[in-house]
Amino acid sequence: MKKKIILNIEGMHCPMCEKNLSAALKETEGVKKAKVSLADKTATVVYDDGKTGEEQIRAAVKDAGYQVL
Ligand SMILES: [Cu+2]
Repeated sequence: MKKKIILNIEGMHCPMCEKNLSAALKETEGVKKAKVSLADKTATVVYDDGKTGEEQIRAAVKDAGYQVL
């Protein structure tokens, strides 16, 4: 099933961070959509919960070098 989460992200400082994280999330298996906002410090992710979960998405954020609050 399709699910949507909004994560609060710490560690983004410029538009490149926004792009990097957005790209990293989109490459994550099971992620359908990812919208990252530097201004709001959030990542809105739509994913297929049959393929991935919140834990994997949080891990993808960490692997990209940012923190999830
Ligand atoms: Cu940056």
